[in-house]
Amino acid sequence: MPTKTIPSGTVADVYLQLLADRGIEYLFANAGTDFAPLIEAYAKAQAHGSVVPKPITVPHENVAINMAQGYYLMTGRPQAVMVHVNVGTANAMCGLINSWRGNIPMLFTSGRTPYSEEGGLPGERSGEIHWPQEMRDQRAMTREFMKWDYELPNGQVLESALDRALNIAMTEPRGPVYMTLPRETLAAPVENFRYASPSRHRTPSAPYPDPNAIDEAAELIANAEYPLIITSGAGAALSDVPKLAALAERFAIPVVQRKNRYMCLANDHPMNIGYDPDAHLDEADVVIVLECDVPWIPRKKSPRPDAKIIHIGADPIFASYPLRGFACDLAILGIIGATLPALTEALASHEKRAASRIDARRKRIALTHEKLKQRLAERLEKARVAAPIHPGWINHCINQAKDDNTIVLKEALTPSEHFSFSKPCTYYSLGQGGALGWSLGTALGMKAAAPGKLVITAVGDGSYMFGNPLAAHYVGKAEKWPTLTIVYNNEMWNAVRRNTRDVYPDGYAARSNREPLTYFEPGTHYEKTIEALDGYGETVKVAAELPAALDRALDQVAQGRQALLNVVSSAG
Ligand SMILES: Cc1ncc(C[n+]2csc(CCOP(=O)(O)OP(=O)(O)O)c2C)c(N)n1
Ligand SMILES: [Mg+2]
Repeated sequence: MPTKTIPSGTVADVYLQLLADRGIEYLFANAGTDFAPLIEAYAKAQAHGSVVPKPITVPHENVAINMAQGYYLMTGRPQAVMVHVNVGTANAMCGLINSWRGNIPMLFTSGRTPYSEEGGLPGERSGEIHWPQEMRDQRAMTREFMKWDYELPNGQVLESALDRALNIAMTEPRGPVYMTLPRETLAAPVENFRYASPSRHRTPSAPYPDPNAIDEAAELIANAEYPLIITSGAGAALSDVPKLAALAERFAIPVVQRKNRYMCLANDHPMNIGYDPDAHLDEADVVIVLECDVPWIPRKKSPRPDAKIIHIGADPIFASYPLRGFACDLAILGIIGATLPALTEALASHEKRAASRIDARRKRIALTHEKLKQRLAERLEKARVAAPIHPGWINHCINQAKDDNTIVLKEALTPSEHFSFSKPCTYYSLGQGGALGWSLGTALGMKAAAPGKLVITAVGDGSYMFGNPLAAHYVGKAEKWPTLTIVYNNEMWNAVRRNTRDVYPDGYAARSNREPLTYFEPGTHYEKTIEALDGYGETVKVAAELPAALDRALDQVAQGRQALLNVVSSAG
């Protein structure tokens, strides 16, 4: 077994070197008194030229979590985050809730206030804050959002603990893990620290589908008149998209992206029929729920009672959701990268028998696809001249300005119509746990991983403020990771207003036409936030002026300067 030995140092020294050995490239950190041994270890590593993860100073914890998320989504490699004891952990919770629901693996760590009051242990309590910051169970705060949690008791178990943390994070379904690092543990001396390199703890292989379940699904789909795929999570992996495209194309199965988190299927794919499954649920006799937690809203529209429902995914019943009662005639557990090709192969044996149905469906869906395009074109003509600026027009202008490789992060809570994507991993609409404020940090993590790519964040004014903009733009400047942010400034939390109208369509709030607690006073100059960090900012109020403003902003980004457009717009 190949090993490496670190002759002497502290647990913090060997921890950092071990992280690097295990492929962790970044430590996104927000420091406190618990960090002293790590800060010392970093300075020592710099002095000695040891290989350690790059430390990034991130002035808000949620931004750090989201940076780790963005980096993982670009590379498939989990990164480390470290925050300050209980308080830093509390600030990171929003981001963690999304990572948990979004199956984003990361090594989330925090200090644990020193546990010893006296006795001379290195790292023992040295300040007033070390008493009030201690909790009875710091890890309990996060336990609902973590796949695993552990407090590192000493350096002896460091290798197993770290490998276990990373193995569990990366085992499907993936997710974050939490380790607390007491100051005494980090400061403890070690001698001749020997560890296996490469690791002897391989991550378990991903779940592959049961061939019997695949045959059963193929039979149902082959016999269907109108099978329908509803997905939100296909496309997390680059190779999922061509697999879905091939299956849909060959057997003429229409695909609806419902609140899609990723680019699941190219917009111009002949089987792409938009974002609204409800319009097809009266017809669909087989519904394939592909990596989708909420395929429909029962209060609004459900599939036909006689429709067969198939759920497919790495965790097709979303076991951690307390209540989820969508009908399920067949559930196939397996990563879709394996399930989609298996299903394509199984369906091939039914192809001849189903040929006339497939042909008829292909013609029908071609019409549906065309109608959708026409409707969009009509809507665009209206949006083009709307005042204030229509959010669909902002989408369109971004769409015109970007190229096929541009990454768009959408945290604007308006429909994504008029955007169009042709390549996998170019669109993200995350926040799977419902926590707003994810996009600014995620954009930075993506830019760190793919510096050559243009990253555009399309974000609502409310979500922009949730994203800790000053902290995010600080990192953008400090690390020279320029991105373009477009604020859809409708001067309100429209989603909250819309939801109130949904529950009380004729209520006092709806009739007031200015629902309490949902409006912002007009006149916030979001462009000035980025100016505080030497970025380029502009306000845009006229639809026709947006394309040129985008050009100017993109030109600045191309020159290495982060930019923001504050687009004063309507609710749409
Ligand atoms: C951290 C967090 N706080 C509050 C909410 C509740 N919430 C859901 S949508 C929304 C409004 C978002 O506003 P904005 O980004 O401006 O988009 P708009 O609805 O105006 O299109 C709010 C406050 C949330 N999801 N997450
Ligand atoms: Mg808004």
